[in-house]
Amino acid sequence: MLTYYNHLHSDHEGKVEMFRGALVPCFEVPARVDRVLAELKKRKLGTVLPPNPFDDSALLGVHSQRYLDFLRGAWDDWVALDPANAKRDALPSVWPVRTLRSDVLPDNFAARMGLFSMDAGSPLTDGTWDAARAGADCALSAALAVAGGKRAAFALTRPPGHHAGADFFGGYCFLNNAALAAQALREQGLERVAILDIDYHHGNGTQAIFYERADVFYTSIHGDPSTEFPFYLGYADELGAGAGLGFNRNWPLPRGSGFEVWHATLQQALQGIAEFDAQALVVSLGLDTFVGDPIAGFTLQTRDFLQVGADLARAGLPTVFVFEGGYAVADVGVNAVNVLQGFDQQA
Ligand code: OKP
Ligand code: ZN
Repeated sequence: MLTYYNHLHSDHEGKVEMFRGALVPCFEVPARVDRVLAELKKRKLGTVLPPNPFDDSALLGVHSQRYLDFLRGAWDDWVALDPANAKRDALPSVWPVRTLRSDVLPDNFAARMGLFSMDAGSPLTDGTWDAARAGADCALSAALAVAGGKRAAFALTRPPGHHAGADFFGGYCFLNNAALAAQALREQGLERVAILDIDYHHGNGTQAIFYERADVFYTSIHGDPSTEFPFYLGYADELGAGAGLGFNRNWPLPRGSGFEVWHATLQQALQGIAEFDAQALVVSLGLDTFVGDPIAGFTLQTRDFLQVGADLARAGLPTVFVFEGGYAVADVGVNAVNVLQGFDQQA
């Protein structure tokens, strides 16, 4: 498995996130990716490369210019508010919900943080832009490798991406790596690209980015948003809109679901991808479906991830894997590499 490793991932290291009224230590930690890298090397599962650099213009197919401008300058703006902020993560505290305007661009930094975010659980730090930006390069590099004829490639990066929308961060995500990979595959001439999101959480950002498009089919298996983050998207009746009607398919499952039902659902999601006649596949590879995950509620076992990889390979498509969630740090390396090895053995 050709892997593009984000060598800057640990520049993004949040201290705390808001949870039930308290600031608690972050779940989304650098050790997650360190574990995956160590396991890849241990099993000698192919080459590990740094990403190729891409211009910022490569991000504009997915993200808005004003969001990118905000994100690039956010840390400096935060510290400019108060030099003491340099020791504190930046978190939003106010949002433009219904009846408030999101077309304005306030000078006030807290107001801009809220305008460009969806939750208070995603700390923005000194190195967030550099880490997320290099992660985007990993996703784009993996997409170009696959467009150029590789059977598969893996973007090993954090922070994750699938909750990030065209113009907002949240759910630990800042730049939408899977969306960037799908858009790059389109721009390389592949006419129909499918995104399969198997993270425990619905990829609201990815869905929204492609919701009105017929050229990118988004399908996701995830914890029922009625009880699970991101709560406000990911329901079964979201089928796409306009030209994109019929090109979005959600598979919410109740918290507590196990591999039997999850695996049967995977076959249905893969059938949708086959019916769409996809020419390439992007997998949002979250490992937080694992039974031991501290912030999720499915019960997949470590061995199940080998089976998942084999099933994905049987779809027979050029495939870009993008690392997303998975917070059981001691297990996330083995679980992620099980998917990749299961894929390689079947491919
Ligand atoms: C990101 B990804 C736990 C609160 C959970 C957001 C979860 C984001 C998951 N204290 N907050 O999809 O794995
Ligand atoms: Zn997740």
